[in-house]
Amino acid sequence: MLQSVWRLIIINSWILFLYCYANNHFYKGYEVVRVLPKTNEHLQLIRHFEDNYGVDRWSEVLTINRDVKMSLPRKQAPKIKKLFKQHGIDVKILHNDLEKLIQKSDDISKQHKIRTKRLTVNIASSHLTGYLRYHEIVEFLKEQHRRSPPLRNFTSLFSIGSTHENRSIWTIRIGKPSARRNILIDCGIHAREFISPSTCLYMIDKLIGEVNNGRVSLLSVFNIYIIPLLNPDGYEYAQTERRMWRKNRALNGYYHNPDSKCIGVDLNRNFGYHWMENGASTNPCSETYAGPHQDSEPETRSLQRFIKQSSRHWDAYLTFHSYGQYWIYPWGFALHMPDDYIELNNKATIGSEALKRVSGTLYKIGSAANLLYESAGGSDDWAKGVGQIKYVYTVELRPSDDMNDEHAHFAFMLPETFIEPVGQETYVGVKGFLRSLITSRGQKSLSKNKY
Ligand code: 0X9
Ligand code: ZN
Repeated sequence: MLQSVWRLIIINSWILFLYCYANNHFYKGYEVVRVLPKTNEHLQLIRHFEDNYGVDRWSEVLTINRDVKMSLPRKQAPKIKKLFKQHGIDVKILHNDLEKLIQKSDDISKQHKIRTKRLTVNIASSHLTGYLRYHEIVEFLKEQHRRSPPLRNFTSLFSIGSTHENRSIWTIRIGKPSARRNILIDCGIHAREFISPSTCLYMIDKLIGEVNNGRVSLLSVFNIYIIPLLNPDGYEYAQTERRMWRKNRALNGYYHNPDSKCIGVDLNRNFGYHWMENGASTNPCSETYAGPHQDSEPETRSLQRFIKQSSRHWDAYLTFHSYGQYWIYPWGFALHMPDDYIELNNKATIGSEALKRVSGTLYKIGSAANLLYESAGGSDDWAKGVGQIKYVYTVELRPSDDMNDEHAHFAFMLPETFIEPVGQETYVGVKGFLRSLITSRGQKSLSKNKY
């Protein structure tokens, strides 16, 4: 009896070991390469690889004569490189093992944790030293909510809906209850962009700090609603199993195709405004799968319901992604500009200049389709096109995608040492932007949005 119990324990430990090994080494031998498309045919070839060969494009911009960075699955890499060469595209190998790059970022993060643990014993600042897990984020929000002066009703904490895996999408409101204007901020639409949720947490902590210090000038004008993690299922999957996961965790006909690549919808292609017109895929295995139909995903619908349902007037919607250092505005679905693009551009300039003053970080400004690429179904286009919010921005945080930038190679794997500097400068940038809304003449009207 005892013997068979031991045997069972040993077998289970082995299974666990093999499972962990397989998960931790998923990206072993994945190559990160840079190519330079010179013709439309080259662009098409890249899109074809993205849709059919598990190629994961990391560069925001996909256009002729701009370098494109991408990762190639180990097994497909030789074939893809050969095809690139046959079509006259030079391939430069940047890293021959993505696993090692992830490891490098993790090692820097570990060192950072050891250093900062020695300096701080305060667990309230754990969001500054590490990318928190979902349950820690929920705890953090509850703690922040408790921290604000209870009688004055400066914060509220609620869920706007739940995900496929039944996680709540938590939202915190920070502001004077009498504030009539409203701002919406979300983070973490894309699972692997860890610096985004951490930046939302940074801003929540600072805003509540300002409440407690009586510095409430902004918060007596605006209620700021922050959703720090819009895609918790994808985020948890990226935290525990596949660091480069982007989509949510929808089971797209799972029983017909249990391949993990074919799970998930790209939430930033799922929003129903000019859906599927450009830059999105109908292939469930693609990183930019737009979903079976527009607004098919619970995360998408939760955000839309929240924007529409409330009788609030939204002055602005900011959605934080990474990476590239872009402060961009609609449209993403096509190259033409919204009528008020000059105003959008001016306010983005004010925000990004305030951000730059903190430590010199440079952001590029422009419309999504012009600066990056045409792609429909983004939350930004929906917020402006359907939600009728005037000031709508996607902010792509650090690192820069300029290959001369010393941190560009970290891409989505920005070490945890960056949480604080990125949070700090972004917070200052956002505050600069919000202040400019107060003085803006066009924003005097407090009329409600119409749907
Ligand atoms: O492609 C995206 O969804 C965003 N870039 S990311 O690398 N974070 O995935 C950019 C979205 C810009 N907005 C629209 N295309 N609507
Ligand atoms: Zn993103």
